[in-house]
Amino acid sequence: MGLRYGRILLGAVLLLISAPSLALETPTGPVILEISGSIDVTNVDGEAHFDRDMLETLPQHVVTTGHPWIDGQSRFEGPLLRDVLQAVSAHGDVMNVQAIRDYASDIPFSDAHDYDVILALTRDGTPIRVRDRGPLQVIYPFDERPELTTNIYFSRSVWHVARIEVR
Ligand SMILES: Nc1nc2c(c(=O)[nH]1)N[C@H]1C(S)=C(S)[C@@H](COP(=O)(O)O)O[C@H]1N2
Ligand SMILES: [Mo]
Repeated sequence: MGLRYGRILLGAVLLLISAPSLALETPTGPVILEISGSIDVTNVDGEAHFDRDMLETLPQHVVTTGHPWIDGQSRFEGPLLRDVLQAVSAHGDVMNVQAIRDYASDIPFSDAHDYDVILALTRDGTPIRVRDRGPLQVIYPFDERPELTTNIYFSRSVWHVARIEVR
């Protein structure tokens, strides 16, 4: 095999490896996030359901920040919202992020791309308990981007996140 074909083959292999995964495993543990709406990757009844392990399999990102309703700084860690959107091949403009009960907020896709917004799974290294506004919390990098410290972004900082509807 000539060098030229070797390169083409290598290119094809790299392309395959880097292509976003188009499959989602089936959750084995308790489902903590359900994504519905304009998504191409589904695993349960036309929706994308995630247990904790599946969310931990995505690249984890740390946001260390003060927070409107927590004293001092906290170290939040979890997948980037844009990686979650990519994992389900979401297409649309906005996600309606819904809490376990009685609260929802629209988050434009542009926020997920403009800022390192995460779906935090841990705070200071510990899983966030439901009574501490877990198990999943939308966290904006407030300290890094002071322009975010407005009521608009506070209201998008949904805690008790359970579902996302992509529109
Ligand atoms: N699940 C849930 N997340 C929520 C809210 C809520 O009522 N429920 N309120 C939002 C708003 S409007 C603000 S200002 C912040 C802070 O709310 P808190 O001070 O009640 O914690 O949380 C946001 N996330
Ligand atoms: Mo608010």
